[in-house]
Amino acid sequence: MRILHTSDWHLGRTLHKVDLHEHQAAFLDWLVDLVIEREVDVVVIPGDVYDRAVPAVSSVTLLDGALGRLAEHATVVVTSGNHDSPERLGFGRDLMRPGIHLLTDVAGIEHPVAVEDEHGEVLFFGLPYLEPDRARIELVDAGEPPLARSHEAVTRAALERVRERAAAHPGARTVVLAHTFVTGGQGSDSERDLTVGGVDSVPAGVLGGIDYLALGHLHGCQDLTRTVGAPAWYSGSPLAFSFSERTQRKAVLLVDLGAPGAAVSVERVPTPIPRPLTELRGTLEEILARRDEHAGDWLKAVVTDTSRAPHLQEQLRDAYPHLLLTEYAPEGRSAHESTPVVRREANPLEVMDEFLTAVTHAAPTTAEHAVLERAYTRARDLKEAS
Ligand SMILES: [Mn+2]
Repeated sequence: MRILHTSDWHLGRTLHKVDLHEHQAAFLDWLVDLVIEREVDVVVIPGDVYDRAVPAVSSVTLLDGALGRLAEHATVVVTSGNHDSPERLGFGRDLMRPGIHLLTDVAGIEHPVAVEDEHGEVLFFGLPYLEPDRARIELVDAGEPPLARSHEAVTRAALERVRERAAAHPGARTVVLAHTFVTGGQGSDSERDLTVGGVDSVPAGVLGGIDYLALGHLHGCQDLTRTVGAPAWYSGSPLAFSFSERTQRKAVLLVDLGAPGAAVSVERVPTPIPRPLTELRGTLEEILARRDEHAGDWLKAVVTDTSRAPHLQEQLRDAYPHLLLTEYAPEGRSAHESTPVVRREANPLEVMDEFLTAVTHAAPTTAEHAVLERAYTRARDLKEAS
């Protein structure tokens, strides 16, 4: 059985105010073609299909269209992530066409989607993002005390239900979709923090004993098989959502499940890059000199000149039409160096000198100091005369 694993589409997301809708639509077209070409049987999407709990109509239309087209060629299993609203994502569940399974609530954990191949049954269990405050009550029987308020406790309880349920199907292979932060995974700048009570991750040992664990939440594609002790991957997001992801190679995963007990093979298929993300650090002159190479990229410019060039932003924007972020970081000044504090007893002329030194990183010249002194004397005389 061939499974395609992709997650964290974040439909509706912007990148430093750039609307990514067109790029997301292009990714989904590419994905449908891949599913057809590589003869995928089941598409699994463990969460964060939307970027926000109340998605825009354009995002809803995009998702509906994509799921509908995927379902013409494969069984589709979707769970909700921490960015999705389980109620909203699950709302259309009963209206959806056969072949699309939205597993967005705790009750759904016990209702796996069963798909058969020549080796028998594969059970797809969906763990939506389990918000500890809510899941610690939902995962215990009425009258029982709630679970500990942690990702570990609720995930452990959910997997106990999965294992109990799977035990009723001897010989069946199991795939679990889970939207969670597994200890040992590498984060980026674009995931929303899951910290609860100081702990944001689930120890890998909780997750073992499954034929394939399809993880969502972390945006970099990564293999956690060794940590978890069973085939376990994050597909990561199909597009970069922050400059911290500029060196990640975004991908979807093709997972081949063979006979029960046989090795699982996982192939990374790189996703199309709509526009590379580049960070250039240097003086304005150095950054402008690289325009031929990077004019088409989304750019973060870190400008290190000791004094700020006039029309810095305009010059950068002329050279780089897709400039998204400018940071001014004068060379030799530490990030922690604080702005001078104005002390009541300080001489106003000293305060002005300190201020100029801080913003230009050079003490005022004698001539500059003289201008300041004249201005200060004039202001003081005017005030005293009034
Ligand atoms: Mn996400």
